[in-house]
Amino acid sequence: MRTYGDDCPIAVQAAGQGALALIRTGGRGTLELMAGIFSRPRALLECPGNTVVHGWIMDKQEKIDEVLISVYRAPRSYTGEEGADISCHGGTAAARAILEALRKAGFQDSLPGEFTFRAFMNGKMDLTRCESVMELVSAKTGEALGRAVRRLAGALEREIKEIRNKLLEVLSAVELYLDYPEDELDSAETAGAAEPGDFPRREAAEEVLGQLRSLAASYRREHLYQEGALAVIAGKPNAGKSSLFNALLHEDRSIVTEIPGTTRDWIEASISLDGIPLRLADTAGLREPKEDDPAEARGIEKSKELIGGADLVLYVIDGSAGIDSEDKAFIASCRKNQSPGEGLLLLLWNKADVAEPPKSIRKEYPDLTVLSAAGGTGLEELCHRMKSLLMDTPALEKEHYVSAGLGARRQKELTEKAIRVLEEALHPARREEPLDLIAPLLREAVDALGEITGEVSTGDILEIMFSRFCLGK
Ligand SMILES: Nc1nc2c(ncn2[C@@H]2O[C@H](COP(=O)(O)OP(=O)(O)OP(=O)(O)O)[C@@H](O)[C@H]2O)c(=O)[nH]1
Ligand SMILES: [Mg+2]
Repeated sequence: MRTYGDDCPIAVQAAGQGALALIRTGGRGTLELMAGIFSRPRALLECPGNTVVHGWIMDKQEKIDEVLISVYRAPRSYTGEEGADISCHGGTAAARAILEALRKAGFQDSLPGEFTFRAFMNGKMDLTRCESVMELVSAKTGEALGRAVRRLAGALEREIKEIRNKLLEVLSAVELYLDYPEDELDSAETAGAAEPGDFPRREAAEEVLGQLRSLAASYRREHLYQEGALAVIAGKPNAGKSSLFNALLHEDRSIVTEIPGTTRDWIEASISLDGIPLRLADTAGLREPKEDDPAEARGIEKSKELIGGADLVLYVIDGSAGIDSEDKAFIASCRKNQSPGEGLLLLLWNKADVAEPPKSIRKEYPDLTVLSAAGGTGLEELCHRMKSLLMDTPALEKEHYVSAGLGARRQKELTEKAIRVLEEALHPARREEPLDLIAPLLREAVDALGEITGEVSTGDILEIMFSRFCLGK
């Protein structure tokens, strides 16, 4: 089986549904091999890079498909190698026949992410940009796309490199201090070593630690924009859950009637909450199911399951009936089990057009969101609150000096590693320790940051990372 790391000619269908399909090829000898199955071999071999050649892909004398070939010459291509993109007719038959012809000519099937892997190996992109390519391909909203594009343009790479350089300066000051006794250095070089045993440029290291902490915190927000969240609408029968579901969706998707127990099977739909992909679930009303109604019982079981896995629980109270003991019991149990950041509860007083919450209730539940699903009031406020809860704002937003944010778990884990070792190096208990115990910790933090961009070699981690990419990238 082939593995990453060679430069043999490879090919893959990169797009295909619709009028046109795209087959991407690249690697050493690509154009030479392709000329062997192309109706105008000389035109292909002699054209300059970044041009398009028209002709036919041939199987000996037989025409397979009429195509346009975009030609790239090294190093001016995505991967830095010679390459060619074949635009052929869409659907599956033409692309499949061309791929077969390419295989016969000597092309290998590309591995997932192999083009981007080669781009990295040839110094075209750092690892944060490579990862942003995948984020971009799987972005579900315009906002998620915009964030990935910023990283593709190198915003995160620059940020990490800046932080790493700052830490490298600290490390070299420490090493200098180790190599030469203090009296051999002039005062500018040792500036910052406040007391014996402390290391020079401690302040700069502390600043780096602060920057890394907010960088690590940014992952939660970026992940939210990429993966989205699940909001489950729950409550007693007839509270207006389906009405709220429809109102948030701006369409009549779920059946609404005045009969309690209307929704039995749960329904899911997706909306964009200011760019956050939000999956909304309408569920069967929570009550003791009738004994002779297994369908309702199963529906209620499913409601509970969904609530258990939700990022947000929108608990709807029927304002016309008020809060009863069952509502109170649910709210109390939800709050008791709530661990920070998980299954956050939002209390909604619905049917405010008929009944406003009494003062005593407002006092007991100061975070109540008052709305009318049928009348369409209070929904904006609800969306605002959902977003705030999910983003954990305003604390997170305020702390953020970072523009790019971390887009991948790998980046977050390495940032956390750098934080851990830096915290250890800066720990007050270590003040008395000799600097040669602290220097290796600083080196470890510098290397972890280097691994994020790929400056520090990461060996087979690269293969694991790229194998998660999609084919054709
Ligand atoms: N006045 C008023 N009536 C509402 C409002 N929201 C829902 N209703 C009514 O309340 C009744 C129940 O609404 P649904 O949305 O079906 O309630 P549900 O919680 O989904 O009920 P189940 O599916 O039975 O659990 C319907 O008659 C709705 O028209 C509201 O904001 N104001
Ligand atoms: Mg319903």
